[in-house]
Amino acid sequence: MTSLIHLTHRTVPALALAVALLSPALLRADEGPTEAKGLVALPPEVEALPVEQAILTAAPNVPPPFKRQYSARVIVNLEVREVVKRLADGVEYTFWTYGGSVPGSFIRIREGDVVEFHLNNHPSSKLPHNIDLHAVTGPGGGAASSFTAPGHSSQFTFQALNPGLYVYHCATAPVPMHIGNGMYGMILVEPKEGLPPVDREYYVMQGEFYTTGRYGEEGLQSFDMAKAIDERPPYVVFNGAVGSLVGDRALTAKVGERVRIYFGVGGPNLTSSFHIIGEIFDKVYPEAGLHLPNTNVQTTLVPSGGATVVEFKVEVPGTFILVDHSLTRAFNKGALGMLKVSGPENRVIYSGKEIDAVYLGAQAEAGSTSAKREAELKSQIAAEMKSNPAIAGLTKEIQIEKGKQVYMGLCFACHQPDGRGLPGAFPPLAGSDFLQADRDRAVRIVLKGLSGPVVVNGQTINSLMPPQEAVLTDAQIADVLTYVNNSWGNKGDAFSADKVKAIRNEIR
Ligand code: HEC
Ligand SMILES: [Cu+2]
Repeated sequence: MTSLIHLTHRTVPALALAVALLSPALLRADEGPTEAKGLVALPPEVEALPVEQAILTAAPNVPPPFKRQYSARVIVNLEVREVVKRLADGVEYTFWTYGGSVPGSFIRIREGDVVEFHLNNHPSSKLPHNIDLHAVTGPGGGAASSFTAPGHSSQFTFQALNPGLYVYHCATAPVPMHIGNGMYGMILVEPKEGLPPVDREYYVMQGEFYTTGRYGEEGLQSFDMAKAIDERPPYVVFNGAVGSLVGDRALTAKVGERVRIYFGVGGPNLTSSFHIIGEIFDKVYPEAGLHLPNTNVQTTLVPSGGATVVEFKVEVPGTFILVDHSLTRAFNKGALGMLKVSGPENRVIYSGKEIDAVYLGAQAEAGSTSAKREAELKSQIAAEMKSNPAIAGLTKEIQIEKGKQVYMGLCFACHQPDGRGLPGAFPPLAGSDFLQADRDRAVRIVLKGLSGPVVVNGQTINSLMPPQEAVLTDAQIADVLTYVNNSWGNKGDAFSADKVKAIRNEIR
């Protein structure tokens, strides 16, 4: 039996402080903090249950299935931490987390278990937090009982009555802001009879981030409440960051294995159309009720604050792409991951060829050579700056690498990855006399688009290029033109973001 007395001593002043800190207006969206009632007197048969410490895992990992056939008293220790981490390359964000990362630690318990839950708010936190577990039967799902000031710890007990996969999240006002900063995770209440055995289990959660800067704008970003209210997030991502399941961070499996994904949506607002390109879900447990799976599903709808469990056997090798099939979220906001399957081909089921680079663009490259080279060059600059002020060459090289990422995410679709365009449809950028002739005009074309006849290297094209002013920042335009002007045999100076800004203002 564990001794819990010290925790109650800490909880009472925590709640008193919290009550004093918060005005009633702030508490309307959730259950307000309640006075600590003291330890619950558990009946002897519960007191007698074996005690177990829950194993918590960070995504995409899942704690192992249970071997035991009996109920236990499970102790969960979850720590809240506010941490600065990568949201995308060059973009940082102050995430509020359960367990240090987004989504929060995966908790696995068994139907019938009595859970002694400890929520510990790290002393470095700036705000109080709590937890609402959808697996809890009781007011606020535990929110009122777990309200915890920085440097304090709360405790409450619940019994897991209903098997299923459940979202948990912070319910401290303003609730959408706490969830929007990453305060969500999942708890699996495994049915007494267990789940069918599989070879691999993964944990993936979708959530959107409402940054003040637009997608890709570098630096430390903060939460934009106006965008959240309008439900216009610059980022929609899996597992807390763009590219968290891409390249060498991809999920993996071997041909012939059965894979189960516990997929949830933290939101705070958007519903997901979860799909894996090139796979069919053999089974989907709709809305994560763990009975009566649906079979042979292509795309499954997962509500905000909800979850699903999908299972499938991988039959052929290759890279399978996890997306929210609301596809601008996948291709423009980050909701894209990968499952890499290795093993022998089965050319009857599928004849061959790997991921299609033109289809995926920069996403196929994420975490790849170009991003790594950019990081290398940046650290080279930092070292160089100490001893040598002549760093212009390196800055240009960085622009080229960044510009390549913009190009491979956008321009490649028309002008082609090799810059040669398509005869009669898209003019070449490689060796283009038209491009070389006027640098400012190139900036205007990217900003405002282009239509009507143009003669490039003696060939007339009469088509239309869409404007990119709403899509790209000044820096991204400078970078992409620097890349274009220094690739495929083109030679030229770097473009500066300031110059692009000036032209943008001129032609506004
Ligand atoms: C949807 C297709 C499409 C996309 C995306 C696109 N372009 Fe174009 N681009 C065109 C077409 C078509 C033309 C020729 C327009 C005309 O006929 O008037 C063109 C013309 C140009 C030209 C001038 C002609 C030349 O060959 O020198 C430049 C420079 C250019 N694009 C750069 C870019 C850059 C940089 C990007 C990415 C930021 C980009 N384009 C994205 C279709 C596209
Ligand atoms: Cu919180």
